[in-house]
Amino acid sequence: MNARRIRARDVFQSAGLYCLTDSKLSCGRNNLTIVEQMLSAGLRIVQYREKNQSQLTMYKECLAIRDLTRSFGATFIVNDDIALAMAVCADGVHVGQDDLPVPAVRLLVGESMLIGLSTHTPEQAQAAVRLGADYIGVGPVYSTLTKKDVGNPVGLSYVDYVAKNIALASVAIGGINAANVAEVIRHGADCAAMISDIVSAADISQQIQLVQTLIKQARRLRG
Ligand code: TZP
Ligand code: MG
Repeated sequence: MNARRIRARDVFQSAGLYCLTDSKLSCGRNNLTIVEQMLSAGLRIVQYREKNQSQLTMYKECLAIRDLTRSFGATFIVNDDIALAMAVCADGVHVGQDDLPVPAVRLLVGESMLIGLSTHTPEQAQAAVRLGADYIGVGPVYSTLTKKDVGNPVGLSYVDYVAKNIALASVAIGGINAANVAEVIRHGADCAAMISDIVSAADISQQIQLVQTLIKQARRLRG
């Protein structure tokens, strides 16, 4: 395994929880307020995921989030937008199956940026290894209202498959909340990604701390 993949595995395994922004679900609070509360509560990885905003707005938000994540020593990943990830010196960029292929992304971003790839099937997970992804999204595990164009839930059997067969860091995503995060971790996901359960929470700090406790307990049970 190359050094970047080892770094990705360390980052995702030690974090356990990965939170994504979504201003539409944030109950009127802006992304910066949300991210600051997440980081203050101990979150170690943040993804900027924002739809339908101008490039300038996204750039300004990402610059501020870059400063915040750096001051907390946290990892910052930008969804979809490779130019934006590069312009703000993000630690990583996350792409989907219909975006630029991973080797093309690698040519653009250089050698040190982490590349995450969303996967939904064993074939896509195997391809992610061949193509050079540093970590994979695994999902949607459960049904979700947050992403409209997402396919049917892949269920825990795909989480199991990835844990047993794919050496890359795995991030389970889709419909994960405080009630089901433990089973996702018990099924072998390195990390759980969450949007609505965190950004829509009345008390973001309390919700993060609750979920982090549940993840730690589930890991202890998994052994
Ligand atoms: N990719 C697969 S499902 C999903 C994304 C971005 C949305 C996850 O949001 P939530 O609110 O945690 O279900
Ligand atoms: Mg995408």
